[in-house]
This record gives sequence, C-alpha cells and structure tokens, in this order.
Amino acid sequence: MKFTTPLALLAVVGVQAHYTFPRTKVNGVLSGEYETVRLTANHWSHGPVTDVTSQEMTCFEKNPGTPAPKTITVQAGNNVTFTVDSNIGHPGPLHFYMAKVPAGQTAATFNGKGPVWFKIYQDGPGGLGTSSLTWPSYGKTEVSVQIPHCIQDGDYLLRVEHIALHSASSIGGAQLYIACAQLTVTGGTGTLNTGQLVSFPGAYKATDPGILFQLYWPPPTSYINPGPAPVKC
Ligand SMILES: *[C@@H]1O[C@H](CO)[C@@H](O)[C@H](O)[C@H]1NC(C)=O
Ligand SMILES: [Cu+2]
Repeated sequence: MKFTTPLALLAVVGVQAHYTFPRTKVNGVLSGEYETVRLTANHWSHGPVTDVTSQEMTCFEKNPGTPAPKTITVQAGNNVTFTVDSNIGHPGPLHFYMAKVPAGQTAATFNGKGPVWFKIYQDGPGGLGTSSLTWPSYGKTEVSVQIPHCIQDGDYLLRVEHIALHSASSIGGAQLYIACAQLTVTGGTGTLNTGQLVSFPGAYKATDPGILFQLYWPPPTSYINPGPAPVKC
C-alpha cells in the first residue's frame, strides 16, 4: 500500500503540468483570455493533443469557425508574447508558425487548413549527451516570438506549439500544446521567402524523430525538431 500515495501525487502533478496559451501581449498591451487567441479545446482541462494527424493540430480550437473576438495589429519586427497558464511544465521544444490568410478572407475567418504554414521559430535542448538536458522554454510563464521584419503585410494566424517529450518514447506519447492568435501585420518589407509551406495536420508524423523521442536514457546526443526549418529574412 505504500506506493499508493506517491502514485496519486504523480497523477496530480501530471495534471498541473498541463498548460494553455490564453492571452497575448504586444507592446505591453495584455489581451483578455481568449480575446485574441481562438478558444482552445483544452481551455478547461489544459490537456494536450497527442495524435499528430488530428484536425486539432491546426489551432486546437474548441469551436472551429468561431473567431477570437479581436485581431491584434503588430508591426513586423516586433514581438508577440503568449502568456502560459500556468507555465511550461514539461521539457520539450517551442515552435512558432505563421499562416498568411488567403485573399478574400481575414484572420478572423480563415480556418488555417491546407499548406499555408511556415515556421518562424524553433528551439532545442542544451546539455546534449548528458543526462540533464535543458530546454529554454521550461517553466516559462510567457513565451515570445519576433514577427519577421521582412514579412509581407496582411492578416495572419500565429500558431504557438510546445511539444512535451517526457512520455514521447512511445507512439502517441508526445504531448502537443497549441493555440492560434489572429494578427494583422504592418510595416514589413515583403521580401520574405517562406519556402515550402506545410499543413497542420500533415506536417508531422507520429514517428518523426522529434516526436517519437527517448528523452532520458541513454542521454540523447541530438534533437531534430519536426517540421520545416525556420524562415530567415
Ligand atoms: C522578442 O522575442 C525573442 C524570442 O523570439 C526574445 O529573445 C527577445 O528578448 C524578445 N524581445 C523583447 C524586446 O521582448
Ligand atoms: Cu502535462
């Protein structure tokens, strides 16, 4: 019976470690919860997406077709921050993707489907080859990304994705935490080459080496982020 208490505690810690990205902050202006971020299916549970082929991979929306009440205007080259509720409680990489909204639609109406996404940021672990990897976003209560200064002006979806790897050594064990904010970008130079665009779902396979990943032992000597390389201005 001795082990029942630690197991119960572990279960509670596991739930608390889940997280969401409910608000944005741009130039010091903090939004309301899910005011600029589309309401996610995990807004109450804080649970992850674990099937990388699921439609939830797009923006993890609770009510697809229902926009966030507001679209944020941001200058190219400025940062967009997402708050984390309550913090990035698991180890793994942080990614940001953007999708340009097709002509005739807006950031509020576009569903983010199809080959529209390009990656603007990724990070990976320090301490490779040791038994104590360090992940830059671990424990963070907000995460930021710079909108490329060379982007084209217009409406975009900005997709934040954190991949928790603590259980990723079996298929379906990686936990993806996702949300999308609605942006109008101004002041970009328009020279960005976004390269090959990807779809969500579609960009990742359950067997990608950055999704099916043994975090602990033997100590990993490399980490390969899933998806395309981040764009450069
Ligand atoms: C902007 O975000 C980047 C992360 O992409 C961060 O390194 C940088 O400190 C941020 N800049 C400001 C002014 O917050
Ligand atoms: Cu969790």
